[in-house]
Amino acid sequence: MSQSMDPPPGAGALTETDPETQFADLDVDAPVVGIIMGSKSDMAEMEKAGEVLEEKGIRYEIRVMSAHRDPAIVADYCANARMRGLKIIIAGAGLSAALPGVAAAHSDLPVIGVPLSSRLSAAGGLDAILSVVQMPPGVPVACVGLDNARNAGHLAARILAA
Ligand code: RP5
Repeated sequence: MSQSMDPPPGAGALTETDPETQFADLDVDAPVVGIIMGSKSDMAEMEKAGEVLEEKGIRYEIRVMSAHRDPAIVADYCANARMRGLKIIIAGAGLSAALPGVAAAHSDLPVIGVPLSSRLSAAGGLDAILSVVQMPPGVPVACVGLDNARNAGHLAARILAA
C-alpha cells in the first residue's frame, strides 16, 4: 500500500525503494528480544525475563547456547540478531559467565546480562557478577542483579519504549 509521505522540513522524501517504506505496512510478528542462556539449568530463572516481556506484549524468543561449549552458534546468533529484527539481547550465565560479554562482542545491539548462581558458584555468585560487569571500554553489557532475570525483562521493555 502506498502512502503519501511529506518529508519534515530539511529531510529528503522517503521513496518506495527505501526499506522503511517497503516494510512499513508488513504485519511482522518476529521476536524483538532474544533471551539466551549458557545452560538448560539456567532456564527456570531466565524464563522469568520472558514472563515479564509477555505481560507487556513484547515478542521474544528463548534459546540455550553456551559461550564456551557452543562458541560458533553464539557468534552466529549474535552477529545475525539485528538482521533478524531483534532489538535487544538478554543473556544469562553462571560461573565465569562469558555469554553476555561474548554477545556484546558479536553484536552492536544492547545486551542485558543476568548473572546467575548455581551449585558450583564461587562466593555465592560473585564470580558471575564480576564476569558480567567487568567489560572492557567500548563493549558494554548492562548488568541486572544476581538471579534477577525479571529485571532484565523490565529493562528491555524500558529500552524499547525509550
Ligand atoms: C554456565 O555454567 C551456565 O550458564 C550455568 O549457569 C553454569 C552451570 O552450567 P551447567 O553445568 O548446568 O551446564 O555455563
